Amino acid sequence: MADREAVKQILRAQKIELPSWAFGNSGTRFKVFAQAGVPRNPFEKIQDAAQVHALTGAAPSIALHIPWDKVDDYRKLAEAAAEGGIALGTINANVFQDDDYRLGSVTNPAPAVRRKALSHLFECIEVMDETGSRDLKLWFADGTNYPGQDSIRARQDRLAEALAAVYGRLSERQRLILEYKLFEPAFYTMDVPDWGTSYAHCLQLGERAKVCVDTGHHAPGTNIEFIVAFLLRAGKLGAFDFNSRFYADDDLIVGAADPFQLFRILFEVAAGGGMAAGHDITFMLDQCHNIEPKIPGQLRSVMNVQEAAAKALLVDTDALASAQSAGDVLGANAVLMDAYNTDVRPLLAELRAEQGLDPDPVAAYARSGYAERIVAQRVGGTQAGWGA
Ligand code: RM4
Ligand code: MN
Repeated sequence: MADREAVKQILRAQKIELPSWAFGNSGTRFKVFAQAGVPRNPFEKIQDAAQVHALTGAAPSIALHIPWDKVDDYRKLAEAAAEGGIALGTINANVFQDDDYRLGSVTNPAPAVRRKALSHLFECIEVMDETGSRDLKLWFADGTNYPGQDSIRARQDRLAEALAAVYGRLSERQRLILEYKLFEPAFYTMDVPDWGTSYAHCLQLGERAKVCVDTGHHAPGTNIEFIVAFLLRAGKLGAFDFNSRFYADDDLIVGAADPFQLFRILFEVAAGGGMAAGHDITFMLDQCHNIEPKIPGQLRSVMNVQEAAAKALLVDTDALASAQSAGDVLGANAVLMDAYNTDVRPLLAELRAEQGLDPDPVAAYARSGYAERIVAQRVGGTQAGWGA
C-alpha cells in the first residue's frame, strides 16, 4: 500500500470548486421544484458555498455563471467571498438562453448574433478581471437538429474565429477552457461534441487553452479515464466538471451512479501528476440537486470526490508497475482493486479531525441549524434558478 501520510498530505491540499448554480433551484424540462431557503442572489449562494467549505475544508472556491450571477460590483462579490473564507473561481459563459441563439451563438449563421455572443464572452473576461478568476469556461449549446440545416464546416470556421478572438483578449494569467458535449440541446450535430474537437481547437489556440471534461457529456460506455490520461499526457487537461449519470447528462451527485468510474478517472489523474503540488487542473462540480437538499448534496459530492481520490492515491504504484512489466494481468488488476476496495472513510475522518473539522460534515451540517436559519431568513424575493 502507498504511504498513508503521503496520501493524507495530497488530500489535505485537494481543492474542489463548487458551482453557484448547485445552490439555486433546478429541475428538468418537466418541472423545477422550488426549495425553501434557496439563495435569492449571488451573495447568498456564496454564503452557502462558504458553509460547504467550512465543513469540508476542501471547497475554497465557487464558480460563477454569467448572467445568472450578474451583479453591479464584482469586486464587492469577491470581497464577500473572501469574508466567507472562499474565493471566486471559474467564470462560466452563458450564450444559450436568449431567443437570438435558436440557431447557435458563435456558430450562428447570422453575423449579428455571432457578434452578440462574442461580446458576451468579452464581457465575461471583464468580469474575470474584476474577480481575479483564472479560468473562462466555454460551453456552447450550438449545433443543428437536422441534416443539411447548416454547413458543418462553416460552423467550425465560425467557432475557430470566435475562439481565437476570445483567446486573444485573455491576459497572460487567464485560461480558456473549452468544454464538449455529445448531444443536447442539439440532436443532430453539436459544434463541440467530443474531446477531440475541443483538443484540436485548443491546440490551434495555444498554451493557455485547455479542455474541460464534464463526466456527464459522453456516450454511454465511453472510457473517460482514457480521455483523461490522453489529455493529461498532452498537457491539455484544464478542468473537470464532475457529476454522475445513469442515462444522459443527468447532473447527479458525482460518484453516486458509478463510484468505480470516478476512482478510475482519479487514478489516471494521479498517475499523470494531476494531483501533485503545482498542478493546474480545476476540479469543479457541475451538478444540480433537483430533489435533494442542496447544501448536503454538495457536501456529499465533495466527500465522494475525496473518497475516490483517497482510493486512487492508495494504489501501490510500485507493485502495479512490477505486475505490469511482468505481464501479470490478474496481479496488476488486483493491485488496483485492492485500493478501490479499501474503506477510506476512517482515513478521511482522521484527516478532518486533524484539521479541526468535524469528521462527519453531513452530520455537522444537520446539527448546525444553518438549514433552519436560511429557511427562516430567506423569505420573499425571487429565488435563484436556471435563467434567474
Ligand atoms: C451545461 C454544461 C456547462 C454548465 C451548464 C449549466 O450542460 O455542463 O458546463 O455550465 O450546463
Ligand atoms: Mn459542464
